[in-house]
Amino acid sequence: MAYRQVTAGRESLDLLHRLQLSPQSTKSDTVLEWTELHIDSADIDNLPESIDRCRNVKKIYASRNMLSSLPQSISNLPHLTVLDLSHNAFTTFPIALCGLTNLEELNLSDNQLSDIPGEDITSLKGLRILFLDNNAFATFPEELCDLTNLEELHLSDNKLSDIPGDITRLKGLRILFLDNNSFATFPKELCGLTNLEKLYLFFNQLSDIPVDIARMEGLRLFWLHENAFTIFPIALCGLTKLEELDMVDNELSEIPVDINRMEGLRIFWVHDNAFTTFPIALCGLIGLEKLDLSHNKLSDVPVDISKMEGLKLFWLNNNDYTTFPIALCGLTNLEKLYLDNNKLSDIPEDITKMTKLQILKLESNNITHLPRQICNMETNLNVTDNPLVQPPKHIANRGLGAIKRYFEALTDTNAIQSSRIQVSFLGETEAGKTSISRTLQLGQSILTKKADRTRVVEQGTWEADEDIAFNINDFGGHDAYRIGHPIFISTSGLVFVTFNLSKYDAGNEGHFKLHIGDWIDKGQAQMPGIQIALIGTHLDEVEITQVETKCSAINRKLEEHADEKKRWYQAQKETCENKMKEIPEAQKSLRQAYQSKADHLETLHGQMQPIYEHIFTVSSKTYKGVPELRDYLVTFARTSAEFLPEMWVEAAKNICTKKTEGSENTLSWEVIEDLILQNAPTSWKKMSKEDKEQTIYDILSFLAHRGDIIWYDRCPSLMKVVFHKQEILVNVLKAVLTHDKDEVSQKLQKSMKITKREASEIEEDIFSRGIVSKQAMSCLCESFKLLSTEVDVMTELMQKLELCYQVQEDDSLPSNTSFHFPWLLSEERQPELDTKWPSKVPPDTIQLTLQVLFRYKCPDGLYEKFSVRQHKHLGLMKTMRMDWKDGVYAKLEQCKMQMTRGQNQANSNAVSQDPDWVISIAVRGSHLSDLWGVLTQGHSDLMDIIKEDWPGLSYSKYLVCPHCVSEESQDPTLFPGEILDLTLGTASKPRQVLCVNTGVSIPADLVYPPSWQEVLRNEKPKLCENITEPCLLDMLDVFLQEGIITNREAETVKTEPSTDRVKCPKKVEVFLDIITRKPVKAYVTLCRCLQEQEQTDLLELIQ
Ligand SMILES: Nc1nc2c(ncn2[C@@H]2O[C@H](COP(=O)(O)OP(=O)(O)OP(=O)(O)O)[C@@H](O)[C@H]2O)c(=O)[nH]1
Ligand SMILES: [Mg+2]
Repeated sequence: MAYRQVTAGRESLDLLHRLQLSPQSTKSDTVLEWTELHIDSADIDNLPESIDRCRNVKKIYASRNMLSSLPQSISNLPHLTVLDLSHNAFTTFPIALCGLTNLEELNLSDNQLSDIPGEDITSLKGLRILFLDNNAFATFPEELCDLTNLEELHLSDNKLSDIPGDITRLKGLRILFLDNNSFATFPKELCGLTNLEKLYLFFNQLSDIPVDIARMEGLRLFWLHENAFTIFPIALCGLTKLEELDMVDNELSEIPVDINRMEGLRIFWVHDNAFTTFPIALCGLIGLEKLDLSHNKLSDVPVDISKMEGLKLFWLNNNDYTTFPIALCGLTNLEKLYLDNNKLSDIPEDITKMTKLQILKLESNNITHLPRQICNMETNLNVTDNPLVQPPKHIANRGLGAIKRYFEALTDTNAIQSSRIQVSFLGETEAGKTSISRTLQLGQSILTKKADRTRVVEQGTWEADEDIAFNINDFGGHDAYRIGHPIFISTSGLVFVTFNLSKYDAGNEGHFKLHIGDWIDKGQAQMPGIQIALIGTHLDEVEITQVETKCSAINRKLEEHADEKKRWYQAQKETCENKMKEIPEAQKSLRQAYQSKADHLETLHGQMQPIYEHIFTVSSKTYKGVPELRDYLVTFARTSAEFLPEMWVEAAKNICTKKTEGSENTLSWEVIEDLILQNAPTSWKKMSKEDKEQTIYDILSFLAHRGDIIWYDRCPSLMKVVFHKQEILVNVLKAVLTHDKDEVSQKLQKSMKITKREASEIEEDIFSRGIVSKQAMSCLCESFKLLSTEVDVMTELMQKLELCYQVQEDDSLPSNTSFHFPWLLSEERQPELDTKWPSKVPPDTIQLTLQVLFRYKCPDGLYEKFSVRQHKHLGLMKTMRMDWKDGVYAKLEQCKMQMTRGQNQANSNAVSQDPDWVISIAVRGSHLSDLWGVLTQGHSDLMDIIKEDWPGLSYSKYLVCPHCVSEESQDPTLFPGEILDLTLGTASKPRQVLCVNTGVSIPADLVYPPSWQEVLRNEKPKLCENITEPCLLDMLDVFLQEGIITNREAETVKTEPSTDRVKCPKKVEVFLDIITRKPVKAYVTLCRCLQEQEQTDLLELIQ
């Protein structure tokens, strides 16, 4: 008879308790049916005595409770084979277990055991797998040596430093985990374990291996990362059958020739060591398939490398290569090559010899040209972050397909060296931006009128000669328009910070910051690599002698400004370093978090482009200084000229003529196709529909890149529309985003579409709730005569730009859609919220808080965009949401959230006088896993937005100690927010962390999000429901290939039943159970698989 599985959950406890009270109850039949009990996280400190009534139970999962002993009756469960008691409160080994002679798998990890009782344990004859990770063993419990049937023993995260000789009695032991212990020398007793297959000894302090290791003939996998090796232990060469060796994060700089004795070696991880020259001895490993030498200081590859015929995957990223090591081209069987993050400047034609190459990673190098031969390759190529001119960057970033089309187009038509640069004028209102930008364009002096203020942005072009032109963006200086900057500024252009030189007062402390400093910060935050230069206007109104004085004063200030920034970074870094010193050695993950914070600060500081050294001084009245400015622009453009197919340039011109000639507000796909194919070579007309479409995308992306049009290629609904007249878009933004009540009111009152009463309702909606209905939108834009389809496209675009999100005001009226614009809100926090979210955390409630601090200014629009993005999650969960000017309150199913923006009261910034700004996300509730879910989601949204729109922004982030929050401490302990960036579970999570400011130890779960294992366990139901059988089978293959699971484990998964042809929840469940017992690599691989299968929803769920 087939094995029938009946699972009982937490509710089983009630029934068992009732049985305990009335033993004769007929309910006892039900319990007999159960084969599995799942009572994890059930808040219990003991198991009911009546548990032995579940006679047929085979597996009990009772992790994450507060158990410290077991009822004696448990020994009467004859069929029990699996028992999970991890994450409980056992301080002594539960003797009651010893009667379970059929028990095969016992999990006691994450308890506080320090020894194992003698004799009794011998009765656990069937035990094959034992987990004792993260307990308090200081010596190896010798009693374990009696468990002679043991196959797998987990003792990670203890304090072991030696092993008894008796261990050799464990003849069947195949897998042994001893990582994260205190071994300073290799325990030679292990050498007697001749059948051991996998040995994990990473995170110890080993520096040598004894020769005796060669006796371990069964050993296939050996992990030694993060130890203290400075010399490759020659003894390892005796492991001739070893297949995988991990020596990552040691201090190796050489490899002995003897390594060629390791004929079985297939995988060798040696990244993050101290190699400065390529270890030639490795070339003797002809059977090696995967070699990871990334994160060293290599700059060469020996010719002998071609001997490594078996090599398939090769990591050389993050080294010091300056030229492409030609010898690599001899590796004709190579499938994946990682050379990113080096300083490569060239790619040889011979690269095509690597015919099997599937993945070639070359991002973040110094490559300017790609060889045309690259078109003959069929590989997944990544060349982003290189200073490419041929093909131009923006083409290359689109992948090998686009690169091929570019080179083909160059064969079909001439190559034209052309340069069209986007120039953006930023600065305070009335600085003289419009005047100088018009003067530049016309080549003669022009002054605006006093009342001629720019709203949002004015765009123009200046064609210096046939091949050099500039797209000019002149931004309105007023606060309200700053939200437009990310929409219009292209990162490859030039930014001029413009100020009125005659009004500039070197003696006034605030002047520099207001007119120059803040604008530089803004530019560098949004476009860290962009070239910024200064222009002082009104030269005609300044005495000649004053010009020099003022400019040198500004130059001094510029230096101070850069210095101050540097000091800010340094102060932050020092704080990190000091904190690191304070942290006990054992809390590796906390140190790691501080380390990544320090690294991040370093990167941010390093990527800042210096300000152009010369300050341009000009007069738009007399034209003085303008010729010099023009010369600079032309030279700048010449040096960044690109090689483009003539045909593209022609097509681009056709589209640009529509800016002045056509009457359309936007261009539809048919029109674009016509314009582009007008003067195309005949060969293009014969292209397939898809090829034609791709070519059009290439041209549009190139136009969008240089600021000629606005086009969103990553949004399917907008892809087929081109905003060629940007002023239309600007006008709509102006009309909708204005804070000017009178203006809005006038427009509404004038509208023919609505009554006076409706007009005042709409006005109320806009200014008190930030809500703009579709109807309101069309009233506000009435004067632009947009078609209704165009209004739709515009609203689509505003959503895409995350200026607003859609809300259904009234379910019964689907036509009445509205949009919420946080940017428009002007009211303070609603007093009624004081009861929903009182300032003191209510009893029995936990508050998790993340604070992100910005140097004395919160970037314009950052908070608003974040608020919009939150809707993606909150909207789905049908939550109650209340917004005000600087915050959002939301009631979710399991918890409450409050997100705010404000100045930081407790400003500890000693460098600058101005208080820092802070965006904070706080979540309250009683279930930690829910709270972490919401908080980490908010964190990753905010970080994504910063990465997308403000990649150079300086910020620091903290997790506020929940204990201090509940105690209302004035000076709460702050933990580094980078804890949230650690790969879930790579770092060992301590049980407790010290709240430094109050001196209390608090549970680590309050400061660390759940580990990946916990996440997988929590999300198991959804994963089981959504991972399909074909996907699962693919994954099994990958996990097998990478050696993470064994054949037997894969078979166990496959033998589970499937529901139908697609669904197989049982299989997935067993698979997840298996991988949660594996090292973190299992999690990384799972994420990668889900990504490759494009299961983004599931990926989000577990990240
Ligand atoms: N004498 C003199 N006046 C100038 C010069 N440049 C600008 N102005 C005047 O200064 C005022 C402001 O100039 P705009 O060019 O409109 O300033 P803006 O920076 O575009 O201002 P916003 O659009 O509000 O951001 C106008 O009255 C101009 O006539 C200059 O070089 N010399
Ligand atoms: Mg202006």
